[in-house]
Amino acid sequence: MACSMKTRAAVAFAPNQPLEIVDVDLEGPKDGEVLVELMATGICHTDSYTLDGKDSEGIFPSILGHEGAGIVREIGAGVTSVAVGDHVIPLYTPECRECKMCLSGKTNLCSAIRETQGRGVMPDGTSRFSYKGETIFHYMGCSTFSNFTVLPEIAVAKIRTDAPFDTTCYIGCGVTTGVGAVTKTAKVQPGDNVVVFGLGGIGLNVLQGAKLAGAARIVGVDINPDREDWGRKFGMTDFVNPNDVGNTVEHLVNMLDGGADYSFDCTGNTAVMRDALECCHKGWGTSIIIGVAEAGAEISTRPFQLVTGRNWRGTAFGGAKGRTDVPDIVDMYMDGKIAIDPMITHRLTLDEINKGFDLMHAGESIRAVVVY
Ligand code: NAD
Ligand code: AHE
Ligand code: ZN
Repeated sequence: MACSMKTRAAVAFAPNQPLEIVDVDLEGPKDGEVLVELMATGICHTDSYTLDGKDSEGIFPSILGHEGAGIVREIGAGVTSVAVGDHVIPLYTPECRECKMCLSGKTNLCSAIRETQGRGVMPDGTSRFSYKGETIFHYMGCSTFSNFTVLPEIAVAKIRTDAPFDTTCYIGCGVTTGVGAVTKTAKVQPGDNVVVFGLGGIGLNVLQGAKLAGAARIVGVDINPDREDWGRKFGMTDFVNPNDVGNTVEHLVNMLDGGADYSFDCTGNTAVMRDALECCHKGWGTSIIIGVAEAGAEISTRPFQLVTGRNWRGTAFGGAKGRTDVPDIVDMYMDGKIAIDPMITHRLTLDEINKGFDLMHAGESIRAVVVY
């Protein structure tokens, strides 16, 4: 019988309220699960979207956070792939290597535990977290806004021990999503022209992925003029502020001799998603949706846009298979092939976590990271 402990956590008791930092009860790992001490966690826009009540799967009270890095402190019965002391990154997209999705070779969307994950519980249907006897739900299978968390073994990627936690945590979502969207989902080729809408924590990683892939023109689009300097640091060749041009789509199509080979939405705004599709080159241009839109939102375009050869696709976690690909992305960072350090603009304590959300909303941070 797994025993219980206390852990400090930022709890989302209700939507649209600041997180409350309290000591919660955490049950130890059951069969196939591991106890992880988080050392750092990034704050992604998706955490904010769920806290703002925009997520159709949002459950309260819960412990948000899905961009962490930490150390395995205890393993449950039957765990074989990780050991106590291993450094790991929690995976909101697990990799069981046994389900139809994992075996298909066509997707990274493992289906082994997705249903319970969406209900805020562990695979056995119960939560490990509680506060004053009441259930606190898990979030995206990770709950990294807690000093300790419990995760299924299939939802952790073992990484090298010399990688710093306060930067590597970003590989748990933003870096992998952005770089992977280009290299794994779109498979951008040298010489392709790319347009990236939204130059925040995800979009800047799409830019550096496009540079890595050898793209020719890499156009960044953002309504925040401060993002021009940020984009240029990560490979952007041209910047467009939609507020400075008449028609954004026409402007981009003219700029790129017919349009983009690939475009990426990193805003979550459905009007922007339409522009991202329609700025693609007739006959072959592909637009990849990364941004997460609020419950009830829908995308639209004239079917003619697709009839005339544009493609509309999406990506989760950059198409990366977590246990297989994440250790390689950590190596790329440690080998200097991708940058992370300059994007970590703020380091906070857990008690300061609400400030991290304020900085994001004010457009002042790229990534604020809580260091435990
Ligand atoms: P962020 O807040 O750091 O960045 C968003 C950027 O978009 C900002 O620079 C902002 O100025 C810009 N923007 C906002 N409205 C715009 C508009 N109308 N036109 C152009 N630019 C605009 O957010 P982030 O952490 O980079 O996340 C971006 C999106 O990606 C969010 O919707 C998030 O939920 C989603 N996301 C998806 C995945 C996935 O796996 N699909 C993973 C991580 C994040
Ligand atoms: N819960 C939302 C969907 C949110 C969503 O699409 N999440 C992305 C990751 S965002 C990371 O910052 C994802 O992985 N999606 C695939 C999946 O299986 O959730 C809703 O609309 O219900
Ligand atoms: Zn995220």
